[in-house]
Amino acid sequence: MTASAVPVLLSERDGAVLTLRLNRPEALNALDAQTCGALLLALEAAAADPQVRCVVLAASGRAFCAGQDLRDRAVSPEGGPKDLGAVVSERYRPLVLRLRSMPVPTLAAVGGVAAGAGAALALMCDVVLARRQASFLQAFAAIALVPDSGSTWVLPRLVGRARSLGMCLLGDKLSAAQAEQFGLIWKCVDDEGFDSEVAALARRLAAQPSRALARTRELLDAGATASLEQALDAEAAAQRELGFAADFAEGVTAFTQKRAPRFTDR
Ligand code: T3D
Repeated sequence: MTASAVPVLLSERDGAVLTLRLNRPEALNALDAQTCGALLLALEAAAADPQVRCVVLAASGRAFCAGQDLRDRAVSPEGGPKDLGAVVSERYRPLVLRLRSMPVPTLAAVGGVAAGAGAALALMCDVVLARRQASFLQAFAAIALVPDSGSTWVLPRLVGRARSLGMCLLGDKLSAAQAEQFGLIWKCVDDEGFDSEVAALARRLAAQPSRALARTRELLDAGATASLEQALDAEAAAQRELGFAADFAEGVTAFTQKRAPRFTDR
């Protein structure tokens, strides 16, 4: 297989779990136009596939993702600087919005460094597991850019203003252990147990009631800036919808029958 024939994104199915694996390890899985396009298409397909109940975002090689491919950046066809506003709007915005509105839970399996837009994509997932050797880097200031791909939205929500500013202005690598301590990620996992913990958590998420989980994500995201009255109204609307859904009936039936529920809604 020639280098150009190697797929930039691998898609692996294990039951209801779909793993999308960035696959440009020689460039630390940096994001070029082809990779972003492939990832968006794969997420769209997963969102439309009723058999998929959890999406894992993972990567090949020693890094998770080094962010925008800077070799893709150095020279534009016209020889001048690119319109980066257009790039982030057209390439990263749809990816971030798609990830954040998936009808099923998303799990980032961060095995190595996650930088720039690569960190942003990981942090947009519902649950982030990081290998102890992994790290998170707000790489933007080092190349005189602002944090993008939703970083300015997600970072203060996760870790607050002081830590967001420290990470973005100083651009130091945050270890996986620090990231867990900061509340940036769900959990830092020892290297040897990482793959099995990712697989077990993905299976567990896939068995959960997808629609209720997706509504929970929406409510938590909206609740961050809603008034209490707005949050209560939004919770009531979601509860109304879910109360009529099959998964609620199944959950209650399973509880009364003292068995594990089998959820099917999406
Ligand atoms: O431009 C726009 O469209 C706006 C959108 C921006 C979104 C963004 O993501 S901006 C941020 C872009 N990313 C960065 O600035 C990170 C740059 N990379 C690094 O800081 C470091 O490489 C890492 C901290 C990620 C890893 O460091 P280290 O020491 O483990 O590895 P390394 O030796 O620096 O890199 C290994 C190889 O990967 C190297 O290639 P080589 O010399 O072996 O052929 C390096 O050039 C390549 N690489 C690393 N990052 C990128 C990359 N190649 C292209 N693009 C990269 N981002």
